[in-house]
Amino acid sequence: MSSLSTSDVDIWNAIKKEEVRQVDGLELIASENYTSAAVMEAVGTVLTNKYAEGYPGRRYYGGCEFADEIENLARDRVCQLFGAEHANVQPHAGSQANMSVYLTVLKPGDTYLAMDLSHGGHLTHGMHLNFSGQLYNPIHYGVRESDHRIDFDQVASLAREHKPKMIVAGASAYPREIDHGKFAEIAREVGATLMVDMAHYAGLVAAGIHHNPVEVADYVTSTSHKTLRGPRSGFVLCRKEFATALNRTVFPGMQGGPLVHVIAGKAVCFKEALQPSFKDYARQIVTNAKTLAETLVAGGIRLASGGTDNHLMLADVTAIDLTGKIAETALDQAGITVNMNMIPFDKRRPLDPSGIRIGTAALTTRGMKEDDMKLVGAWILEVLKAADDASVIARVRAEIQEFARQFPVPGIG
Ligand code: DSN
Repeated sequence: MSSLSTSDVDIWNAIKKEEVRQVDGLELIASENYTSAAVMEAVGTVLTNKYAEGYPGRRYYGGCEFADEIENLARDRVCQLFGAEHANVQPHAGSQANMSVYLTVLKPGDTYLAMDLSHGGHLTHGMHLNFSGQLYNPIHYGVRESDHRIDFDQVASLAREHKPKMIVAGASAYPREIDHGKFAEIAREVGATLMVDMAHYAGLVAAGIHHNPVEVADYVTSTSHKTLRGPRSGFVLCRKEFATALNRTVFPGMQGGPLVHVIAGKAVCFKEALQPSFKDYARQIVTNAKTLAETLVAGGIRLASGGTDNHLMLADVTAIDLTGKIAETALDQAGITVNMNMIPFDKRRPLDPSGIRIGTAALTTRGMKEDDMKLVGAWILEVLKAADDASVIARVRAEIQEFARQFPVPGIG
């Protein structure tokens, strides 16, 4: 019997219910995944007890020799994985990774260019309530209305007009491969720093399926828990020339003690992503996304840009007389977890937008393949077309539970 089950039964019970939810349902949130048992084991260790402010070999606390060993392994492995000269693995999450680059490169009031949140950008790409929108002057580019692809003519003309100090590439809800080279060309032309936020598609980059932004960007930020399948956290890659400035920003500029237990989890994740089998996994994520996208389109759903090149798709559910919020709720009731999402040129509001975002990284980790995606797509269509029919939702939920239980979730017995 675990000690938590007796010392804190409330928390224990909630965790057990979450385990059942994760096993019985279909997890299609594009930013989520199931990390390995080994990663969870590393995160749940005595390393959580340790303060290690500073960097390996230069800490402000005693007893850091094993923290040093772990952080060095994490840094070396992630540099090897992405071919980077320098890595900072201390940012607690993706927002902190992005913040550390902004604080390194920009001064308050400086102008930068980033993707509009409603076209697929992230909160930290200049949303007005976020630090990135409050401290600086973000100018937003978006996608073309005709094909929902990044409008590089607009990126170039905004760059020439506003002379930004930094250009941010990368997105949280963009279903196509991002041409980092084009961003680099524009950044070079106007003398801007290029930062690529690859959080969503880092696993696809690690597997060599999407272009590696490290080749052309000054800074690359990422989370470790999406397609990369590690613990919930962040990291930054850059060239050696920026290493000292970046490190100083992360600590002491922005954070105190690093989360050594999570850095250990990241090190385990990076090792896993270096294995040949990770390439097969990442390839299957994309194959699954394409199959699911085709199934949805064949069933009458309109997808932003018509499909996907990566792990996610954006479905416009207004075409079938729903809103994103109603679709999210109905799917949730059926055991299918997605999130409502703005679609490009959305006429609705963020709290009840026109779309839902759907991703395949987590189901691929459970071992699902193309035929399974066809079934998942059929269930999504069935629920969306009967979103107010409780009996359809209850039946689909039961079918999904029986189906999902055949696919193990790592770390859950
Ligand atoms: N909130 C994450 C997402 O869902 O895309 C990005 O950090």
